[in-house]
Amino acid sequence: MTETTFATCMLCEATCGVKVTVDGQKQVRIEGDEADPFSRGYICPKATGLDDVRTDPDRITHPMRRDRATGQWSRVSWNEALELAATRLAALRTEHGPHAVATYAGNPMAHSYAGLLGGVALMQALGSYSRFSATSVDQLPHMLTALTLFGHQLAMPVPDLDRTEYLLVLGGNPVVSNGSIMTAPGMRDRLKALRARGGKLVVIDPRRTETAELADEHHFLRPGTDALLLFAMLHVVFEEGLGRDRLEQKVKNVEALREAAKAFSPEVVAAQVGIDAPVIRRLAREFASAKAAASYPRMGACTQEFGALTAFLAVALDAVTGNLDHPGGKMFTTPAVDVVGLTTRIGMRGSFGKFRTKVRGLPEFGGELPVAALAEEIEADSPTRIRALVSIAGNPVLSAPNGAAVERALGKLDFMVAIDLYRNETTRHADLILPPTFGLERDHYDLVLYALAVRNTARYAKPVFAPAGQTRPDWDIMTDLARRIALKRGRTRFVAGITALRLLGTRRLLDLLLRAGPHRLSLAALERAPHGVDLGALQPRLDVLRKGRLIDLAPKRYLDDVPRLAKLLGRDAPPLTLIGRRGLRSNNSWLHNVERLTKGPNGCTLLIHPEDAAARALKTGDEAQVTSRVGSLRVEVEVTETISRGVVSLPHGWGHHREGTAQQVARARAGVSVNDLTDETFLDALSANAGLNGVPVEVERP
Ligand SMILES: Nc1nc2c(c(=O)[nH]1)N[C@H]1C(S)=C(S)[C@@H](COP(=O)(O)OP(=O)(O)OC[C@H]3O[C@@H](n4cnc5c(=O)[nH]c(N)nc54)[C@H](O)[C@@H]3O)O[C@H]1N2
Ligand SMILES: Nc1nc2c(c(=O)[nH]1)N[C@H]1C(S)=C(S)[C@@H](COP(=O)(O)OP(=O)(O)OC[C@H]3O[C@@H](n4cnc5c(=O)[nH]c(N)nc54)[C@H](O)[C@@H]3O)O[C@H]1N2
Ligand code: SF4
Ligand SMILES: [Mo]
Repeated sequence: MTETTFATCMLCEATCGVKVTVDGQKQVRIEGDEADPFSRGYICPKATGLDDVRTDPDRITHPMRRDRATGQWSRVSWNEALELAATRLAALRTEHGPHAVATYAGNPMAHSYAGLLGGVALMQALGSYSRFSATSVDQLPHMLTALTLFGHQLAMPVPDLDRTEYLLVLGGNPVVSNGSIMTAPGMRDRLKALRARGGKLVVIDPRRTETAELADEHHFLRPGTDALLLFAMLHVVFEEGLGRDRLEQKVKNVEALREAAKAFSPEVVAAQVGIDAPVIRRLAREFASAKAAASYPRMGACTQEFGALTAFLAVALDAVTGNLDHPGGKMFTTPAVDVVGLTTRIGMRGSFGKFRTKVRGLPEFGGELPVAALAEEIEADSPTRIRALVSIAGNPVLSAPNGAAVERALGKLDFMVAIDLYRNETTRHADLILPPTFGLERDHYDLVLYALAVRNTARYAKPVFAPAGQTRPDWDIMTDLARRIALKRGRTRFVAGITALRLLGTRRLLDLLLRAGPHRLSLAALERAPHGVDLGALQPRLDVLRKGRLIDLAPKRYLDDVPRLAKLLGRDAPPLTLIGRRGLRSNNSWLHNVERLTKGPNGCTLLIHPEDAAARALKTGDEAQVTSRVGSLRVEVEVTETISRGVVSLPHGWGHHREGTAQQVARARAGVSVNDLTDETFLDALSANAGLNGVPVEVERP
């Protein structure tokens, strides 16, 4: 008998609808769901990974405990595992203070509504300032900009992709990454549609990416100089009076922004940026005169030295050209679960700099600390240093800057718990691994990504498969752990609250959130529409978001950072800088154990320009030694003109050679970890986001 179910792929941000068919032999077929109004049948090659990970023989399906003396792993019961975790965490907390117990939440948490809700409960039970997540190796500058300009860290505007006439992509490669902070399945078709309707796609990137290949124009730029480019574009807009005053009643301090832009004419910045002044002038004029235009600065533009300024200046450019909150420009969503509105009501709009890390004094953001400081906060010479870690769906050994230092530090913890599918480079340091259900084994609603989508849309999917082995939902693991910790801390009211929440369950919670939302949906309504519902194009939202408060286009914290940017003008570029990239068949560090997705040509090569290669007597296939301030590694070279001179590129998420992991396929094609080269002290000084792009390196023949 063949059975067909519809679900949502939650591997990346695109939220593609999938059709899952299981035949009589229990063979599973995963295809795109043609009836999904948003993804219209599109899926990428990773979607098959949904089932490959589920059935991966290396996947952990029972709670596991590591014997510290022998290093051996053995199965333990859930009760034993959770009791041990709660006892140790509560005890370390009592002995060394609340901040001695840290948490790290990785990227997949953003793709699980139940996991997110469970995570909130667990963090409340722990009550620690030592919270880390993948945010500070990712979108932190955008969240800081949203908090500063729009009063909420999640109020991030997204390009109105299907209606724009001009998309300026800075440091994103959506054709491969499938879009980020711009949820839009089927990116290639949507970008082609933009050009087919007469619109223009411009890509600014030190590499001629797959997205650049589709574009009308691509310009190489020197890594880390996007803020100079955007300032120069603003300069032209002001100088030539190209602004459009559609927001006149809603913004303030435009004059101060104009003043700040004065020092950054195209002629002044051109040499440092690497784009000719007349080209910058033309780009500014085109952007300003397009019927509708949107800037799209992503990973390469925000995980770099001037990430926050870049994120801010991009919104400023949208705003002064009349494209903010305007159809075809950058807009805000009206999602079925109003994450911004709901969290505002409970006082969780976000925060910045309320407390700082112990060692370097780096600022808190949204109640968490930058992961670039994780290693030193564990190794700190302080009685209140971090002694324990709960790692949830993350792999900071491969994803955080100077991962080798993180790895070393994890070895010094008194206790570590990991909630994860695999024993990987990070979780192998844990005392306990608690295995969650995965993907199609749980229900799904995209709490975060529908709030960042290019259309208002909603889709709910029921679980397709039974949980593997003894796995339990992330929500269940985290709330159970939270309850036990609270019990040990004698917090009876919290225990009562969490017990009630667990009884209510995630489905009921989601139903309540949907009912409270602007579309007044319900779980039942979504269950009647298994392919999802289209809730229409993005609508102007600023009035709702700002409620009369003006948007400051020259916020002090950003203007204070301008002198640092100005100093970049006089700086000599290092001979080579390192940037990152993503491969279509990988997802950060964790799809490398899927055979189907890793076979084929080596995905972990160092891209280098022919002239830079020749100067070092390197050719394609050779090994090169790459060295930065923090580390050195050997990697296969790929000589290509698609990368700018003076720049080399390595993908992240590789480096699976480390001892003690249990991922056979990944180990066979280990690659190297770019984050053994990235530098935890190379930051965006304003936001403390990691500078993963633009890292000075040396490359030589070994
Ligand atoms: N140099 C460099 N470094 C980077 C980047 C870069 O571009 N360059 N990108 C950065 C970015 S954008 C990100 S988001 C981070 C990602 O960094 P992390 O989030 O730290 O790492 P991931 O590789 O995504 O690891 C996810 C882990 O979650 C587990 N997992 C998967 N699904 C589930 C689930 O449902 N529940 C649980 N409990 N576990 C699950 C996987 O097995 C894996 O171990 O990396 C960052 N690091
Ligand atoms: N296949 C696949 N898809 C993914 C992921 C994955 O690992 N694999 N990860 C997911 C995650 S967690 C995220 S956050 C998104 C990220 O999605 P994107 O933001 O699209 O990420 P990247 O593909 O890393 O693109 C970053 C680009 O920035 C360029 N760049 C580097 N430095 C600079 C600079 O200084 N200035 C400019 N202008 N450009 C620069 C790089 O050359 C690269 O092309 O992708 C998601 N989707
Ligand atoms: S684009 Fe993303 S959501 Fe869509 S099938 Fe691929 S991995 Fe899944
Ligand atoms: Mo990310």
